[in-house]
Amino acid sequence: MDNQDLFICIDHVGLAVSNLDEAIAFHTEKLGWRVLHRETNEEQGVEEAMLGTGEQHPENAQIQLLAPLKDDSTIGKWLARNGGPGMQQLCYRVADMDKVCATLRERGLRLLYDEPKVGTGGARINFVHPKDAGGVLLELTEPPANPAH
Ligand code: CMX
Repeated sequence: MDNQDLFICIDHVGLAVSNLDEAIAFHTEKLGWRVLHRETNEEQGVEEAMLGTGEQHPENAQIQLLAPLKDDSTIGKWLARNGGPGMQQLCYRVADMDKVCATLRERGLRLLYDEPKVGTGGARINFVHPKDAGGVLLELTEPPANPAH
């Protein structure tokens, strides 16, 4: 990776959905994706599923379905504000979260968390505020050494 590169690849695209089982049924039965991983993240207020293909290459982006655990969670509020499901975030994979966050802060971007939190499969995650990223909520993820998915 060139010194200038901050990101490894698009890790996933996050879709806010009202009902996880219904969204999984649509994406598997109509679109042919497969469920690679499913978990509940209480801290983020979501029940989520990661979708991919039968021969998922590690650097092929996945689809993340995000359903709210409560109406007043981040995804619950997003669904209410946007009038239903849709694309909530774009997630870039990084090798060194602390270094990338420091670089982005130096460049004037607001990171939502002072320290990374725990995301999908035990990854370290942080977010760039959408107002500092062209109107797109950017998640950053550093996968664990031994990923759970
Ligand atoms: N994409 C683009 N713009 C967004 C957005 C999104 N997902 N969410 C909010 N915004 C915009 C709003 O439309 C609003 O714009 P206007 O002021 O022009 O109307 C502005 O951002 C509001 O910003 P805010 O008042 O600072 O905050 P919100 O209460 O809307 O929350 C955010 C926004 C990014 C702070 C919140 O969504 C957040 O904390 N996200 C990170 C955590 C998260 O998304 N968790 C769920 C996923 C978990 C996972 O991926 O594992």
